[in-house]
Amino acid sequence: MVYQPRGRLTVTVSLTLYRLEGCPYCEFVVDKLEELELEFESVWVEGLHSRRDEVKRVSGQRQVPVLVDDSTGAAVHQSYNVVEYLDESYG
Ligand SMILES: N[C@@H](CCC(=O)N[C@@H](CS)C(=O)NCC(=O)O)C(=O)O
Repeated sequence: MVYQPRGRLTVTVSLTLYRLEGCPYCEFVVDKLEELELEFESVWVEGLHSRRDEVKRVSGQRQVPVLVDDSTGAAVHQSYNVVEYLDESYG
């Protein structure tokens, strides 16, 4: 998406959220993305750890939520860290 931080430069933001159905930590992050009106792509992961190889590849661990920000190269896990990252980057 195109993001305009308070009328300054136009920045292209590409956000991907790895998430699990019914995961409250993931919903916490989704609430923040919606509050900041950021578009994002969802990648739905499986409940089983052993089926989360892509999460491990991008973030080095298997818990979700994980947010990948292609515009900065960041891959952030732990919901509070993700929300803090979004606030600091786009709030
Ligand atoms: N403290 C983590 C908790 C995340 C968490 O427990 N996620 C669950 C899904 S709701 C998960 O991936 N569980 C697998 C595990 O704990 O290894 C956060 O705030 O993001």
